[in-house]
Amino acid sequence: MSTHVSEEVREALHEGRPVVALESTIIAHGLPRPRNLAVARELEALVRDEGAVPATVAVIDGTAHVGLDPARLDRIAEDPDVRKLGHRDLAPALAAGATGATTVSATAWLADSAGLRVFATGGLGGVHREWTRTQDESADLQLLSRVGITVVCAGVKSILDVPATLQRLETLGVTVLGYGTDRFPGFYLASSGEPVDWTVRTPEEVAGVMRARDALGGPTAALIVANPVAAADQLDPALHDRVLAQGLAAAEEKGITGQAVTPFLLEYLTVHTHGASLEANLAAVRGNVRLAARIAAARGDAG
Ligand code: PSU
Ligand code: MN
Repeated sequence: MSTHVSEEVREALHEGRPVVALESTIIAHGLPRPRNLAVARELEALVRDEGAVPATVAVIDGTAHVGLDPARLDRIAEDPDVRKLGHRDLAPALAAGATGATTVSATAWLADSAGLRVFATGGLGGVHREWTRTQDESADLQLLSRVGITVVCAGVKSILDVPATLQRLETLGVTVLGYGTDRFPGFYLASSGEPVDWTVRTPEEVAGVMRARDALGGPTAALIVANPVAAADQLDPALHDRVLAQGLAAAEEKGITGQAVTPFLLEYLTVHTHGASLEANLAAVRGNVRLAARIAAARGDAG
């Protein structure tokens, strides 16, 4: 495999110690500079505090990396020319010698190929509002129907059509577990209001579901662990709804399309909630990273 797996990650996998994959699009395109670099470092430290090894994934100068050294992590956070790479972009990026941050879809693919089983992010991509007109659906969903990785997230981004996204996940055969809740989380909000069919309450229970899937064999698909942000850390729901409606109208008016839609809306919310959405997003990501490390540890082995 042409992917470069860092020595630390390779050793941990070899010895059966817990490893957690982290995506890099949230760093390069989902958070404002210079806070993004501090967050990238903090997320890796959170994984280590739980006794696991972090493996941030990105493409640097045409090589896919699973596990970044500090200089490469700095580059992903600071270089303004870092591209956003979904899984379909990986081959052209490698061939062109490009540098890019990986989305959930590209990260899940690379991490799974390297033998990692657990991955943490903020919120998944999904079906956008206005889908019937734009056909904008994140490549995250299709890819997660094809790799057997466990993804810990705070649901899908609330900028999306959440019921339609849940419907797609059902159609695609992707298992969804609510962590400590019977409601699907709402990314910035503790609840989207939508129900989930299965609730688990401990990392050991998640590890049990992973073992049951491995034992079943059959078609491969991701396991989504939907972990809500704490109610105390969520964005005020009324503020959320008001600013999001304004942001969606602004995206429409400015003609924002394709890969730019999600970063535009996340930034719009950060600016127009005076940073409150950013704090809720970070609280969600921190919780997901911690839980992912605990799930990786509860599995008892990384492979
Ligand atoms: N979670 C966050 N912030 C982000 C993302 C997730 O808290 O920026 C990124 C992920 O990389 C996800 C991407 O794959 O947003 C979705 O982008 P799109 O809708 O263009 O597929
Ligand atoms: Mn899209």
